[in-house]
Amino acid sequence: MSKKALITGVTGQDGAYLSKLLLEKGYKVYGLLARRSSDTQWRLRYLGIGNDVDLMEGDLTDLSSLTRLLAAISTDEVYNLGAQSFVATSWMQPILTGMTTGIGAVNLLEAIRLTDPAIRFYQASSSEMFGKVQEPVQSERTPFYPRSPYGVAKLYAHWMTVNYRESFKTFACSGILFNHESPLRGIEFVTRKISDGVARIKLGLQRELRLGNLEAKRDWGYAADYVEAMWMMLQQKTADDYVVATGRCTSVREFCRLAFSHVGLDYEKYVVTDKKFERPAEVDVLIGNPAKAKSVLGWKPKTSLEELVAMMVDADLARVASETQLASSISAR
Ligand code: NDP
Ligand code: GDR
Repeated sequence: MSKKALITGVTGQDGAYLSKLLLEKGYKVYGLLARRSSDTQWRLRYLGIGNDVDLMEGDLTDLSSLTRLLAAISTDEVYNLGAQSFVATSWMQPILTGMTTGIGAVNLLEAIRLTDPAIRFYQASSSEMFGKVQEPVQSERTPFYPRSPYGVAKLYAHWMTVNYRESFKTFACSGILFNHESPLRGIEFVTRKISDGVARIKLGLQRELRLGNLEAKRDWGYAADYVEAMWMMLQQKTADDYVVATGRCTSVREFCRLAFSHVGLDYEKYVVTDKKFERPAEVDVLIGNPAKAKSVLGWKPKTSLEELVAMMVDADLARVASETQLASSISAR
């Protein structure tokens, strides 16, 4: 019998890549679909799996919908990827962020406890929990110091995951993932904003790219590599927490240089800094130590930063070019 998994956040970047991975492994995949007024399933279609995931309506803030759903599908694994995940928005909507990103995880843990305590649970924790870093390189043992309502909400969900594991023996894992990107990254995040900007500038559709703090440094990996670590965590004998990262740290400025130079342009001629994109409190630098994920799970990143940048810029060049062609063919009619 094939295994079953429920993914919350199935319409997001990681939800799409994880769905693809689990389908390839023969899983029956269910996705929690939050009600929206317009279509959110473009990423699943992009990966060619638009009809393969069984989408079930519900919301992380609505315990009744989660309980009913889990009772209906009798799943083996639950991956909680759903969240208000944009750090900048979390200062504008701290309560919504707390309800979705923090309490949402507990709603799901409760739904598991009430319906089938044998379900294995993955929580999408974040390097943002390290925030104002207490050690130069962060591991599972590094103390946390979140710097945004998002980071605080994720820390609450992380400790509740640990708490359910220790109190109720729930098989609950927390993956502390550092930034991971792809052509499916939301346009509001800096890497995709840059790759999209590079494509528009190269195609003559935009003159400049306005960004905030260019000196922020992140440990950037490829999302499709990272979802493998999520799955590996739930296949172990015991539940545990793992840092997933590359161990390489790069500034936003250097990411710009790589992305512009991929199309033969000098970033300094196009990038303009704009205070509007600065944050009330910044996380200056993050570097993860993935040694535990390597030794226990056998996981390691497969894609270099240079490969990731090239993949994202090429995908945006193709996307922007086809949108422009479509627009001009419509206006010519
Ligand atoms: P995205 O922002 O791309 O996806 C977020 C998903 O959450 C979307 O499917 C969204 O649905 C869904 N969602 C939002 N609110 C609700 C709600 N109330 N009920 C149900 N679903 C909801 O995030 P990523 O794919 O990049 O990240 C996946 C998870 O991993 C997130 O929890 C994120 O915080 C965390 N994380 C991400 C990292 C990264 O670098 N990408 C690093 C570390 C952690 P809709 O499309 O309808 O809005
Ligand atoms: P982050 O990602 O906050 O690390 O959270 P983001 O790409 O938004 O920012 C990274 C860094 O770039 C700086 N920056 C800008 N950021 C954005 N979005 N737009 C800009 O114009 C800009 N200019 C500079 C930011 O200040 C920041 O320092 C992501 C999310 O996926 C979280 O959900 C996840 O938990 C963490 O990664 C790990």
